[in-house]
Amino acid sequence: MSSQPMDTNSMTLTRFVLKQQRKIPTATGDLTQLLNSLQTAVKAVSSAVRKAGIAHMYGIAGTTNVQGEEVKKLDVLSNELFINMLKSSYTTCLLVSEENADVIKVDFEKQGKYIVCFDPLDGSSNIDCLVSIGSIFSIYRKQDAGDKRASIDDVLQPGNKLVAAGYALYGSATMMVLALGRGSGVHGFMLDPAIGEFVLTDPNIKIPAKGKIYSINEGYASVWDKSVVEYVQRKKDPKYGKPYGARYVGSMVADVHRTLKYGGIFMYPATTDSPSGKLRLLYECNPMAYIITEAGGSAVDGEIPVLDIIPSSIHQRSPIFLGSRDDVNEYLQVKKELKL
Ligand code: P6P
Repeated sequence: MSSQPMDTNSMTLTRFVLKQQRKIPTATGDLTQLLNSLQTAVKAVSSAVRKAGIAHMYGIAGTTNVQGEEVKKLDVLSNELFINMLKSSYTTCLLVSEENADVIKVDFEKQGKYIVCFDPLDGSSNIDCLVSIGSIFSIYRKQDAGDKRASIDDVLQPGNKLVAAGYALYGSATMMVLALGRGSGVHGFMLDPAIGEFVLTDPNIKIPAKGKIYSINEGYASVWDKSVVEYVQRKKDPKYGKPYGARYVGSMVADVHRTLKYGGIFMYPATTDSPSGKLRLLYECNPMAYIITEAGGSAVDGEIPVLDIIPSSIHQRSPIFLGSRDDVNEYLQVKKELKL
């Protein structure tokens, strides 16, 4: 039986990041080291997610696996993996996790110049029904390059100060999508289980200028702002052109990845119950806005670009409208019309 010939020169994520580093004369290799530790965490989370069913590692805490060992909830396990891999990379000084109420301080002797904000397993409510889930991360540099100890001010930087951002999607395959700096493009890497490496499969991803899909949880329609009601209505009404398709997974990484690949708009707006929306600025909205913007799209909170928001707390939420530039602008136009 003929097997796929092995590519003896595949562009792995490790090679790609090294190549990027060589383009920057002042680069120290710290970001390369950080990203390599991050991809190790993602590989371990991917392995845990894939075998969750067999090892009875569903989303229920306190269950025991076939060996009778107490197993951790996947999101707890993922969080520990991210924290341990990031701390042991000797490149980080502060960490913010969706799973931890407070900023995580790295021991002084292990400190580096980067701050990482992450959601180790986003969409975990979908684990038990096998819907795609993901990990999301954003990387800042400490503002004072000297030995001044990192502070909360280094964490509460706007998204337009990000050094890099990315996500991992645990779907039909495991994929990492990364943006490694302004103007460096967005690139997708598929995990090849045969070699245990992420391989470049989607170089220079660009989001279509306009799409044909809108993505929002219409269960909240009764508590949306009127601009969202009107915009969604127009997406369905042939009077405004060919109606759009509706897609909503309920897992941000899956919904954003589809939007990046196919175009269209993903929305998680404010509601009367949640005036700041549901999604978190530092480790959901900012990294996804950075990636979509780097791919030629746009991301707003309904008023300003998400990346311009100055954070005031580490778990603050933000409404978000992101995707194809023309689709996001069309929503903003509808909002403007209704204000007149
Ligand atoms: P809703 C998953 O729980 C999550 O945090 C995001 O991944 C997803 O986009 C959103 O919440 C879904 O929220 O209210 O539509 O179920």
